[in-house]
Amino acid sequence: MSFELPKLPYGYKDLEPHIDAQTMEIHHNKHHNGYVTNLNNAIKGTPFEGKSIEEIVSHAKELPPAVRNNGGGHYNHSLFWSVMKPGGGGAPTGDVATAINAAFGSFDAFKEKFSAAAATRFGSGWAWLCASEGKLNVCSTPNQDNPLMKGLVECAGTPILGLDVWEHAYYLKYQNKRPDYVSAWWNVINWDEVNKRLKAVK
Ligand code: MN3
Repeated sequence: MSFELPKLPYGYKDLEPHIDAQTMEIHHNKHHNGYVTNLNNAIKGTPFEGKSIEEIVSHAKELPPAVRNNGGGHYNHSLFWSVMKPGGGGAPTGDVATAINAAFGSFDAFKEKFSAAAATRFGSGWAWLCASEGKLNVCSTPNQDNPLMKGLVECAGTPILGLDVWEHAYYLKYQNKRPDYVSAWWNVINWDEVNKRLKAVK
């Protein structure tokens, strides 16, 4: 069975004005779709054909670069679409709120740390909120790497929230102003999904 491009749970224009429709369409239908196609080609006929995306990326160290890049691309974008929603944002709720306060002191302190990780990632990459043994931490990875890639990244744990800071994620609307994109993104976070993902880690 091959991987497929997941359907977005909302329309391309539904995250406006924070993320514009054209960016969403190109990002999902061209970029993510490309990772899916290239991943399927890269694992065809290998023992990893038919394995879950989580299993594939956790073995990225032993696999060819095409699997690391495109498997990461597929996993990362699938997570990214799911942790956003129209009318999202605001303060976190539930267990995530409690865990954020425990790890960072306050939501504002967490936001500052996460935004700094996103802003200072040189070139293309991702900022992450990860859960490891019930504790949260913030980190960033280059390219399409992610915290599940054991032995390849400095991040630890399972990502429960991720932000794409590749230029393709924001350049049409924000050009070189990555920090403006990052601050707008806080208005579309789907905290219910982040809570769901935290629960699944525990
Ligand atoms: Mn992207």
